Amino acid sequence: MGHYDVIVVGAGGTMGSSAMYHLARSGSKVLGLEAQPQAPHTAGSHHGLTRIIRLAYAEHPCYVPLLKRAFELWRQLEVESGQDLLKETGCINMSPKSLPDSCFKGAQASAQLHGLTHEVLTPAELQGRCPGYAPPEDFQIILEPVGGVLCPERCIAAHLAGAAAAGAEVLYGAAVTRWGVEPGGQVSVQAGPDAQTHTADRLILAPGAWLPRLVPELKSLLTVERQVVGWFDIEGDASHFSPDSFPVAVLDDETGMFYAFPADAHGFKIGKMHHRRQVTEPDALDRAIVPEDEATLRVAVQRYFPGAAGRLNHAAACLFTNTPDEDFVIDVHPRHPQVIICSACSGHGFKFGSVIGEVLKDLALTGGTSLDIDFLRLSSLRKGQAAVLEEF
Ligand code: PYC
Repeated sequence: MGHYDVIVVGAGGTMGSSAMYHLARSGSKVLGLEAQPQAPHTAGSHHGLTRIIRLAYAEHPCYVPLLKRAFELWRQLEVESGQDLLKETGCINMSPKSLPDSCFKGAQASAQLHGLTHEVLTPAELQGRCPGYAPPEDFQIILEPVGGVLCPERCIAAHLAGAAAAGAEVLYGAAVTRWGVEPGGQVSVQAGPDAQTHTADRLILAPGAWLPRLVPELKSLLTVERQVVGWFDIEGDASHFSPDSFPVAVLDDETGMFYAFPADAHGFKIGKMHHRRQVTEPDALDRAIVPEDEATLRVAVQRYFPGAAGRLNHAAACLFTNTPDEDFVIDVHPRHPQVIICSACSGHGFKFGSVIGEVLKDLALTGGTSLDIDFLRLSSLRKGQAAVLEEF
């Protein structure tokens, strides 16, 4: 078994698998611990065939440099793994003119600040180019060409395969029951049904929705929510929803924010941020799909993508771990510099997986990173939750 340079908890998830990959390739001796029996899996936040990637980030321009690096690293992973991981479709952000702080305004601000290629389209122009879209007349629309779709299961498998090829080990079915820092400074982690103890110089905690359990000081900052995505049958011309003619969509209106994808094997996929605002324990996620789940999504399909408003063909429940400002938490543990915390990707984190793994590797091995993640640190003013630091 031996002693490791770094242990990664949540090794089969988005951030953990990427951290494993970057650490192993840097020559570190790495052990991954994964609670689920295999990876990728459907217990957390990453399943569902598709995730959006985009650059003109509506949420905040601070994310753009991280996204530029994320694009590079996903492309590198494609080359190394020989897998198709990222399909560029372009990305639409659209919102009613009257909506304050809309995704249109946020995406436009990021595009202008960072000099990103984009076009502002009228509703008629968008519908002319992309007939799957039916934007109302009062909508403002921005199209950026580089947005697209990631295949999350393949991305995670590629990270884990790359990590394994570089010597990393992963234990599956190894839920963590205890972790701590020993008087000499090494970390010890107890995991699995036989409560084996593993030791390392550094520890990365990236357990997704299980973070509040492993770092209870963060409980007041984090909310785990049930999320549902639905796939609808296309009733109109299927070519209108193919990846070549349907850019991924981020849109908001008076009811909230939706995101939608070109058709995949199950049909036209759409989700709503916060869905029905159902707080859940991660192990008690209700996976049964009820009519209210479908209705929450169907209203947006009918309004904005009527050609895809057929039968609900498939749906899936997953977990979002949210902070109040919906930014992630990535930081060194306030009391233990050898422990790195990463989670709370607030539903929009998958696309960052490639770069966050690299950041976690740098934080674990050197204590710092050349990328600006200050806005994601626990101590950041943007979090507006400085009181949480008093919990440590
Ligand atoms: O791409 O930002 C996104 C997103 C939000 C929720 C799911 N994907």
